[in-house]
Amino acid sequence: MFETIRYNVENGVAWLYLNRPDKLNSFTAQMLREVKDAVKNASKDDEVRCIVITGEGRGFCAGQDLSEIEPNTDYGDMIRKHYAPVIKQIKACEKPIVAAVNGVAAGAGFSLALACDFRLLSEKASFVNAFVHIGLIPDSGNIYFLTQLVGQAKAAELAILGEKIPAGKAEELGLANRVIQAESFTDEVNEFASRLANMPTKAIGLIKRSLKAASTLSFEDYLEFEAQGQRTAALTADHQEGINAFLEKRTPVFTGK
Ligand code: T3D
Repeated sequence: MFETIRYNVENGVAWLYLNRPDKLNSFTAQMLREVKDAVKNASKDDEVRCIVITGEGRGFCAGQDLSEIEPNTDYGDMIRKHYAPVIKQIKACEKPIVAAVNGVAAGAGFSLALACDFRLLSEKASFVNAFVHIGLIPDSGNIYFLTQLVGQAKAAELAILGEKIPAGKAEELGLANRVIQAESFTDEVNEFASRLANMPTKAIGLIKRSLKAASTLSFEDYLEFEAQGQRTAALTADHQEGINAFLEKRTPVFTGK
């Protein structure tokens, strides 16, 4: 079904592999379409309770494939038509999305990782805000996410200087949730994804909505938003299971319902 990515669902986790390793998984229009479609499928698939995006080979994603840009391309249109829809699809997804950053993530590949809920980095991974080195501005939500994650001053430095950020530095800055040794990267990503896939999926979706609302609503409006969210969460089977398990002194078995 897909040519530039590999997609499979296993034990509640949708695995999306960016699959152009010879070009460090850099984006073509087809690949952007496929990533968007895969995230959309996973969002709608009841079997899926966590999504992992990772790269085949030694890179995560090197941003736009620079050898594929047609002369006279309107970059504004390219962003509207190909990049923004992927980022919007990721941000609209109510299931947890993990970027398993196995190697370098540059340009829009860095932005893709920033759009996800979690960033697990191999010790071999790095981020490069490469745009400025080719006379462009960071796109695909990059500066929007960076200012939220590291604040204005650091975001300015990362966007303007475009220096390589090794995994350890990314963790210090709050851009990585954790850095994992290369040998155990696959196992630890598996374990993390499986943990998320066994959590109360609907509550996670409502938490994601609340995180978005917290940065846009007034405090008063947020409290009302939160009340409605909590009402919805309380009606789920997983909430009942959580209470039962607590009272019965056992580990809850959440089903995502
Ligand atoms: O409308 C629009 O298009 C605007 C949208 C823009 C979105 C963007 O993402 S703009 C930013 C585009 N990305 C870049 O500028 C990054 C370019 N790549 C690099 O700076 C470096 O490759 C890396 C820092 C990512 C990795 O460096 P390194 O030394 O580990 O690897 P390398 O040797 O440079 O690359 C390995 C191969 O991948 C190489 O091919 P070869 O020589 O082995 O045949 C290289 O050409 C290829 N490659 C890497 N990045 C890209 C790429 N090929 C096409 N496009 C790339 N972006």
